[in-house]
Amino acid sequence: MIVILGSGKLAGRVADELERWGKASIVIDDLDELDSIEFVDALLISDDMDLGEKYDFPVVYYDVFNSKETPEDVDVLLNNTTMIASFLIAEINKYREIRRTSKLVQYMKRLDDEMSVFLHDNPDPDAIASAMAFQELCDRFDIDCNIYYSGEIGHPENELFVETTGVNIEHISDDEILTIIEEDKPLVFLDFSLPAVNNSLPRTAVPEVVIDHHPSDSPRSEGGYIQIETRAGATSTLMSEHLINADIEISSLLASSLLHGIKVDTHGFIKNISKSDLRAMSKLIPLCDSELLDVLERPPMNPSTISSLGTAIINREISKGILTSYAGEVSTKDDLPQIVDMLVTERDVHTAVVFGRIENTIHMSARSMLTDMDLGAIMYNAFSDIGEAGGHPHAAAGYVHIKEEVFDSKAIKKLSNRFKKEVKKHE
Ligand SMILES: [Mn+2]
Repeated sequence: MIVILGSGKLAGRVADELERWGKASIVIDDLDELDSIEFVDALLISDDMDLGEKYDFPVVYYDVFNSKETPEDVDVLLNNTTMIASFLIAEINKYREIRRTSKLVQYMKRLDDEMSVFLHDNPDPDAIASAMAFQELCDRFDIDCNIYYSGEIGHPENELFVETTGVNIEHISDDEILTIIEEDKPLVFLDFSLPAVNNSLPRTAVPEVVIDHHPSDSPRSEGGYIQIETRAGATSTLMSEHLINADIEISSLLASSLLHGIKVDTHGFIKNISKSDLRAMSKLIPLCDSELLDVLERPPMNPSTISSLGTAIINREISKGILTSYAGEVSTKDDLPQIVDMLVTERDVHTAVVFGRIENTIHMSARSMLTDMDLGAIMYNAFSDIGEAGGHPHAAAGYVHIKEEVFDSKAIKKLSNRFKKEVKKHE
């Protein structure tokens, strides 16, 4: 209950306005009446008066005359200028968001055709959930859209995401990409913005719609709708805003998928998370299916990964915080990141690398818990003269080709030593 102290016209008008906003209020003309009101949200006064005591609810002083000083015992001062300014800021932000969506909607309304949506290679939950949201948008405007990707959905978490959501995304070869581009349907890039960068599109491909949150130059485009905004931690955030602003109903499957997309891109809601993400999440969370979220979070490990993990546990060697191990022959190189993620958590280990063999190639995956480590550079320095290696400061990967006849346990030892030597240089 908001209590308004005063008897004039103003008190009555404020009470009417609060009612319009769905807030209950009561007008009193004597402070003593406060005692009889059970739950007070705030006390609104319009005179600079001595209240005599400190209340445990906020006292808001509405100052018609814009006097400069806040009276004693008052928690919030409202005057014409502060109100207009704060209302303006809130409205501008809301308007900007709505404006973005209406631009996209206007563009889509003009289409009467089909669209071809592309994801980057190795699409992750953020990209896939964004595609699901885009499909909803297309449905609204009776546009057919096909979703394509190249590369692989290799990581078990991503595989599980596709299986669980039942999303219809189509793997295509480089030749098929060219055929689709020749069809001349509008191209949509989601979660990436430039052709030929981490995707199999030709450099000459021109998108009509781009929605992405990675810092990047704008692609060449002829009109359409280009939205590249790093204020969002995930493309799923930008897509959630569009669905909300366009008043499109978000199913619990879609809400859970978008939330999971934001979660993965922000490393569990802790890195690069922004106010925009939090706002989108506050709308998505009430719609989510918590059981589905549980499923998405815990991809089952393949039996072959567990076996390789067993081998890697037995073969591990630790010296001065550096763990090296050989997981033997692995069925896919995607086993290695899962194995090294686990091994690097061993007590007193700060950096780990795991090798695994597929035919005549030794694949490797490395992790470091040291904050000032550049593991990508270390992997590059250790292996680039005999293979390919590189990556991020705390996660890196690579591979070297070997000759069948020279492969023995010494070969792994040599690779381990190269790695350890580079890590120690860093220390
Ligand atoms: Mn993303």
